[in-house]
Parts: sequence; structure tokens; C-alpha cells
Amino acid sequence: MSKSALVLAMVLGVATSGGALAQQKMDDMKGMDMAKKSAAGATATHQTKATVKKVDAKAGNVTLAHEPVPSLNWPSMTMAFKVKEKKLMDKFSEGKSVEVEFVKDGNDYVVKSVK
Ligand SMILES: [Cu+2]
Repeated sequence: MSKSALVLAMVLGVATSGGALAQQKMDDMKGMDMAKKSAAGATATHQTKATVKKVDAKAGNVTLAHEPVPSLNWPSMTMAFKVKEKKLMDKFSEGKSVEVEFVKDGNDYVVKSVK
């Protein structure tokens, strides 16, 4: 083997093993993403106190000015929640103070109980 061929072989060897290492790292990261996704997919119930700002029974949602929600890292804010059950919807009226339990469902936050 000539000297230049040897050098070429070494360079190729380094490039190949480096590539394999990078691929291994990518696979590890994919694995972490999957684990994160399934943990977030678990249905957790969140609670907060809120003042009812708006009730839209037809659209099936209510706008609430809610207090901070530590389990979601939320500050206090005013936002819409979905209400799927009519008997829950009937418990909301504008200006009323409520305590709600809700879950994340896709991009929606769905009220599960009202006190
Ligand atoms: Cu909010």
C-alpha cells in the first residue's frame, strides 16, 4: 500500500466512525422525544378558581378569568374553555365565581367539573 493510500484509508476511517457516532446520538434524541411525548399525553386534571366573563352555550365554550395554574405553569389570564356537557354549561353564568377542574384535550382545555 502506498503512503497516500494509507492516509486516505485513515481519513475515511475517521469520517465513517464519526458519522456513525452522530447517527447514534440522533437515535438517542429521538428516543427522548418519544418518552417526553407519551408523558405529556397522559391526561392530567388541573384546577383553578375563576370568574366567568362570557358564556357561549351554542359554541360550547366559556371565557374565564382564571387564577394561576401551577400544574401548567400558567399565570392568571382570561381565556376560553370548552364545555361539552350541558349540565356543566348550566352552572356557568356571567360574573359568577367558580372553581373548575379541566383537562387538556388536543389544543383545547375542557371543563370536567364546576363548583
Ligand atoms: Cu389560561
